[in-house]
Formats: sequence, C-alpha cells, structure tokens
Amino acid sequence: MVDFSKMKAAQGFFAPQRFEADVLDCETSGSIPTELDGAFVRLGGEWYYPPKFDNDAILNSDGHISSFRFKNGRVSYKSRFVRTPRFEANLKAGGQQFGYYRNPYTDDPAVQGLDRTVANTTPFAFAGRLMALKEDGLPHLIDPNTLATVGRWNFGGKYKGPHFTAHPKVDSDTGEMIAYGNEANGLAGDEVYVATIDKKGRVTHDTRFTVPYVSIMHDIALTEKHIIFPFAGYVTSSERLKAGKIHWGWDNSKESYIGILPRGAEGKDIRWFRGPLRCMMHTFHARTVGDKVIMEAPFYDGNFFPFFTNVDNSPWDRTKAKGYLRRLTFDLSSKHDGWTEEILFPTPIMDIGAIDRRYLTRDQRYVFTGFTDLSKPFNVAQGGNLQGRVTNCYGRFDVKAGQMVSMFAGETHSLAEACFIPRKGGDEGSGWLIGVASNFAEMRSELLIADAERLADGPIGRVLLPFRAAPQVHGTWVENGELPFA
Ligand code: V55
Ligand code: FE
Repeated sequence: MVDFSKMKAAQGFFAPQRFEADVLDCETSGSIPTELDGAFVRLGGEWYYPPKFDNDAILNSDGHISSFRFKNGRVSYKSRFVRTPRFEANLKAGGQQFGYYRNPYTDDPAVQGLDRTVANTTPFAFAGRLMALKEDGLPHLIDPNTLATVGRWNFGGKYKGPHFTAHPKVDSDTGEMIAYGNEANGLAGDEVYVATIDKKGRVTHDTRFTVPYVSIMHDIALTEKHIIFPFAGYVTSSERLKAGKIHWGWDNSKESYIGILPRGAEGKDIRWFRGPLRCMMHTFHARTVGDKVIMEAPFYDGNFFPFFTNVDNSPWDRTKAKGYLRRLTFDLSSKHDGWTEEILFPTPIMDIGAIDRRYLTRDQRYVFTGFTDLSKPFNVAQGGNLQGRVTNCYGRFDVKAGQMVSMFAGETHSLAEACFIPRKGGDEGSGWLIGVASNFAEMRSELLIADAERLADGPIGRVLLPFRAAPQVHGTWVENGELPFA
C-alpha cells in the first residue's frame, strides 16, 4: 500500500511525483540557440515511497535523473528513477524499508547490509561515462540516452573508498579528476580517502588522512597545486547513530576547519587551518598564487539544514542560514593556522551555482548563481504567498570588479541551480546561462535560457514542460561528443 497522506511535504509544488517522463519535442517560446548540441542533465531526489520518519531529511529521497537534450533548436525531455539496489529492494517489498538519512540502525531487518545510497545529488560526465553521485555511496553509471541505470562503478576496482563525493573536481588543464569520500573507515569514521583519476578513468594515486572531527565534507576546491577540504559544524558519532538519530546534528560550539593538501602528496601532509564557525557546503573555485591559496565560496553564517537539528536542542535559526560570496586567503608561508576572509557582495546568495569549468584551476572572474531580489515583484494572487522566499534572479558576479548583473525569471517563478554552457572558442564567461524555474502560477516548470554576457536582457528562450519537472539538486551541461548522444 502506497499512502502519502500522512506526509507533511506531500502537498503543493514539491509534492512527490512518481512518474517517469518523456517529452519528445518540447513546447518552447522565444529562441532556442541552434549552436547548442548536448544535454542539460539534472539530478535530485523524489520520494517513491514516503519516508519511514516524517522528520527525515529530504536528502534521503530517491535519486531521479532527468535530461533536456538540445539539438538543431529543438529540445526533448526525459526522466528516470535511479535504480539503486535500495530502490529495487523497496520496489520489490512495496514500501520504504530504509530509515533515517545515513543511519542503517533505523532500517528494517530485511535490508540490513544493503547499499543505502539513493544516488540523488550530482550528475557528472567523465571519461565517457555519465555518473549519478551521492556522498554516501559509489557512483551509479547511467546510460546518457535512455537514462537507464547501468550499475555501480568503482573505476574497475581501483577506487578503494566506500564513498565517492558528489563534487569531484576536474583540472581544466590536465583533465585529471580529484575525488574523495569521507567516513572511509566505517560509519562515523574519521578517515577520508582521496584519489587522483586520469582523463581515461584510471586511478593514478590515492591516499588517506584523518579529520579533526567527523563532519559533512560536501565539496572541495582544486588549484594547479592544492586540494582544499572545508568542513564545519555538522557532527556525528557511533553513539548518535545507535541512538537512532539522523546522521548529522549541528554543533554551535565547533570551529571551522579547512585542510590543504598538495596534489600528489600523502595524506599525512595535509595542513589544517581553523576559523570561526560557518556552514561550509559548496565552493566556487580557488587558485594558488605563490605561497597563497585563494578560494571563493558561498559559505553560510550557520546551520543551513533545518532537518539536521542543533545538538544543544536550540531551535533552527533562519537568520543564520544565509550565504554570502566570500573570499578566503591562506598564507602557506606563515605558521599562523587561520585565514583571512572578506565578503565580496552584500547580497545573500544561493550556495549553489556555476563557473566556466574550462578555467576551473585558473584565476577566474565570473561566478553565476541565484539570489532573491526583494525589489522585484511577486504575484501573490497567482503564485501564492511566497514573496521574499523565491530565488527570482540569476546573477553574474564579477569577483574582481565587485559588480553584479542580474536576470529576473518572472513574477511567479523560483529558480534552481544555474548552469553555464560555454561557447566554443569563447573567453571565460562567454556562452549561455540556463536553469529550471518552478512556475507556481501554472504548477509546471520552465527551462530558461539566457546569454551569459547579457543577463540584464532577460531570458532569450524558454522550454515549457507540461508538468512539474523532477527536483534538482545539481545539474551539468554535457556537450555532444563528451558522451555519445544519439
Ligand atoms: C548535500 C546534499 C546531499 C547530501 C549531503 O547540498 C549534502 C548538500 C542531496 O544530498 O546527502
Ligand atoms: Fe552539492
């Protein structure tokens, strides 16, 4: 029996949809650039069965992968559930057998020992393969044309960690990937596994290090010379998990840590820097300049996730869940174990966004992300009572000049993560910015396309879906040829 009636989040725009979609030639408005030949692949979570616990993290919902395939000015849309061992086991049993986010002690006995990952975070194309990633499991390979799940992939047995990050980084000059996984020595374990993988998909180096305390280590930054590992605030332990709690809690008494590991070095060579508590989830980019490492990242003031509750039982503080574009500078020639920090823009931003990945390990000028422009209208009569709570704009932030140019999505719209598509042969930031908007007035989704150098002109085209698109955590543009599209 499938019964969503007791689930709090089962109503409204983000109510679970259990179907898999195919739209062969989508309705569009404006113009769809004919230069675009590839696919915008998105991944997110959708509950196929309701969670066992109503206060579980949305991050525990089933992976659902979708793709907007662009060719000759036409677009087709497709979406499929990621058929993880967990999804298949639930489908066979006809219900949710898995408990809280990353806590196997809360699972039904029938599924003890089964891979728990839902593969719901990042789609990633690398070495001719499309992978669905989540930080508590191995990659799942996906057929780029059918979106069928092929199976788990550990780089031919050469990637030796049990977990693979949702945010591997690819060196824009060498094509080499850096991937890692935390809790590599078991549940709530303090070891991180790091691997270097060449552009053909061969693991060429790996190592391990231990962390000052076990925390979410969701993203890293990569320079020509260094790997930067930020973490802060979230905590876990065997005791906590055995007590049947959700994997992470937030501890306001902790400091932030950022580890810097020279590329190709052994884990013991990691150098830890310490700073005031922040919620450090995603990064934009970083560079090494002489003895300095400089990173730009959208860090929050405090706990971003209300479902990872504070360990001191204090209520979640919405005012601290604000992200700012920050620049952190580390001086490797100094013995000082802190960093300097500046906020580059006064406007709070979404902590996910895009850069021109062709220049990932170089000095960069532009960061693209969503934010809420409170001066723009929201149509409450048509879109509901959401004013001030929608991501109504994309911005291009010039981190050198401190300038921002923005694009308004519409008066009943809220945007998911922005994706940058480079123009072939173009300079940094030359290309298109695309992303999916929820249109609350019409209860359906639109894909917006803008010229990344002319955001203020607004979208040049839209792809109109006749339903609410599958949810998205992250998305990626994959050029035809990078993967063998039909
Ligand atoms: C994040 C997302 C996750 C997860 C842990 O955005 C952290 C951060 C969608 O899954 O499992
Ligand atoms: Fe992420």
